[in-house]
Amino acid sequence: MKIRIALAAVCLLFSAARVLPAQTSAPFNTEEFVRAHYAKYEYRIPMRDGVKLFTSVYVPQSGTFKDEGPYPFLMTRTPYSCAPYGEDKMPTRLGVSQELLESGYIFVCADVRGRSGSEGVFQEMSPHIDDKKSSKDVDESSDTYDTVEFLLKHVANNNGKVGITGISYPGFYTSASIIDSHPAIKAASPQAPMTDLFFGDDAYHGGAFMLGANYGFYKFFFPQKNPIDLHNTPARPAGESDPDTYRSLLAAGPTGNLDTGKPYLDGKNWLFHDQLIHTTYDDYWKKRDLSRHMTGVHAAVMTVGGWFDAEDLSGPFKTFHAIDKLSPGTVNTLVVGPWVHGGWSNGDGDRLGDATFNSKTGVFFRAHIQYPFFEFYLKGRNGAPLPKAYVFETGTNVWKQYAAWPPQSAAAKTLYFQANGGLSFTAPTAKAGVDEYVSDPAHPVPFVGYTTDTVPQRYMSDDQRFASRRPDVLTYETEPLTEDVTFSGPVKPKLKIASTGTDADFVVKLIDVYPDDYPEPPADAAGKRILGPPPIILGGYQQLVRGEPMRAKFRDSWEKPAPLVPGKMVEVNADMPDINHTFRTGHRIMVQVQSSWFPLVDRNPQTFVENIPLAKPEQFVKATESVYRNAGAASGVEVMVVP
Ligand code: PG9
Repeated sequence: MKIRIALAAVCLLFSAARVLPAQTSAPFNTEEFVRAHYAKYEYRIPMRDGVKLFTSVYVPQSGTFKDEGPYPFLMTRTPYSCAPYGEDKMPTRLGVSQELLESGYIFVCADVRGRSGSEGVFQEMSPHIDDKKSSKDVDESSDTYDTVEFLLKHVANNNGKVGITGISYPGFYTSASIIDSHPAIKAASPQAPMTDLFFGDDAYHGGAFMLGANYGFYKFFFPQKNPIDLHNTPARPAGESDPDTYRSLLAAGPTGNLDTGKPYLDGKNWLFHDQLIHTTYDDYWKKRDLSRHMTGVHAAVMTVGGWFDAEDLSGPFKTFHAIDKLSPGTVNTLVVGPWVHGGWSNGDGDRLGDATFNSKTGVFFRAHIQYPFFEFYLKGRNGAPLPKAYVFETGTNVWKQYAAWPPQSAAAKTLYFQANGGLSFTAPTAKAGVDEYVSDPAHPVPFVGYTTDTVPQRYMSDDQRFASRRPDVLTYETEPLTEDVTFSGPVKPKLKIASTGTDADFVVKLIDVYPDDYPEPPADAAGKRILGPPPIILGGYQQLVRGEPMRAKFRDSWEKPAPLVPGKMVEVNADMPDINHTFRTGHRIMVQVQSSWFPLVDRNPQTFVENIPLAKPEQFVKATESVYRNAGAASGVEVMVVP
């Protein structure tokens, strides 16, 4: 390793003398451009406990950029590999955007502990150690500190400043890295950061397991014997491919079969096992909740999220609020756009499925929010301080800037369920009023209205007409609105329910119903509809704005679930992630209530079982669910209304 460093230093020192690469006219973010403008070096960096972490470093080639540096570092730490490996192998895409690639940064990719080229043992969302007592007490914060120390000393022509960013798991590593951050880390952008897997990020929502996304993910994210042979990386295990996951995951029966069953993970993936088997908010999850550790953050932070992020929708808000609370002195900004998971990092961002946003929101973010942020804090130019909250408002399709999030002007109001499927801000006055449906785990309500082999990210704004026609879905809607109504902030279902079962799920969906005469989208030049598939009619479209499950067994405690008493009415309240949506004049506000959402969410057997993955097939029983909507027992959804 010493030789490697010496050689690298020599290379770097003499790079200026190197014959300048031919100026290429290759478009950015291509291997040709990267090769012509960057030199690559690979290191195995020793951490304080002796474990060596693999790190790739891409240094701007002298003479190929507007300025000759010195350059800041822009780092990503990932469990998903820093391929391609080999100093002669260049990626086809480098850095987080074309603007930053063109500006010139020292891009760094680090394999985190226990993954790919790095030594050590991988832990899911490695728990942060607040009070480190020896060099053996290591976590992502200490690994980043040691990596930064090494890079500052061994990579020539750096300006002593470090930025760190990443999406999803790399977003978690970004947040984890800035706790008690190294003083050289001046800018951080945790993007869709996994923050608390049990509360609204990838694993559990409302106490229900996010089956489709997790099984689809862990089919390909396996424990590794590392460091792996970087030049013969193991083929991704061939998960069974099935064109219809509704059918295949229903046929699999209780979810424990996916964990231990032969045609499935066959007991070989303890990462999936840990997610599945910790079904209450136990120490496994608590010690991985990063939001409680966000102290000592000195970097300027821009946390990014997407209103339609199907994986880590809650993480950005938890991280943003935690930094405000635990590291109040640092710059802390929230940016949320109409994006799916990571959707801001490429593509136009002008639509999702059939929902359109009338502008290229992704292009705008990369050029006018993300680029100035890093240029300002790492190069001292271009940017101006960002607002506290820079959020896209769907419905009106405009960017909004606020001095706080949620906006201080937002006030809580409840949309109450009424007789005959009505919905209004007026509390019900009738003495009686209840709606019922039969929930059958053998025929769960699908989460999309079409056959799919995955969890299509577009489900979060998909048409819900397929569901409102089902007898096991309750639908409540307002009259057509006479003026725009904007909700900004969390959405909180508050239900009075009873069940003939001893457990139940209540999935609540907030929906924007387009007027029947809503104009159809223009066809493209070839006369093809620009929306869909499936081809849909926008008149009467029921666009999902926010939906979440709530598992009744957790109604009083996330640590100690309790059965329902058949027929006894109880409150089931939930906390759905924030929205920033305007229901336009002429639209209707709709709320749907159902007791399954498959295979997005695992099925509730509707019999109280301590560990639902281990439920027996015979414990999956039909149940009649009752939702009360009367003066003594009103149900509805609390929203934050912006005047
Ligand atoms: N957030 C994604 C994920 C991580 C862990 C489990 C399941 C999903 C991701 O990193 O893309």
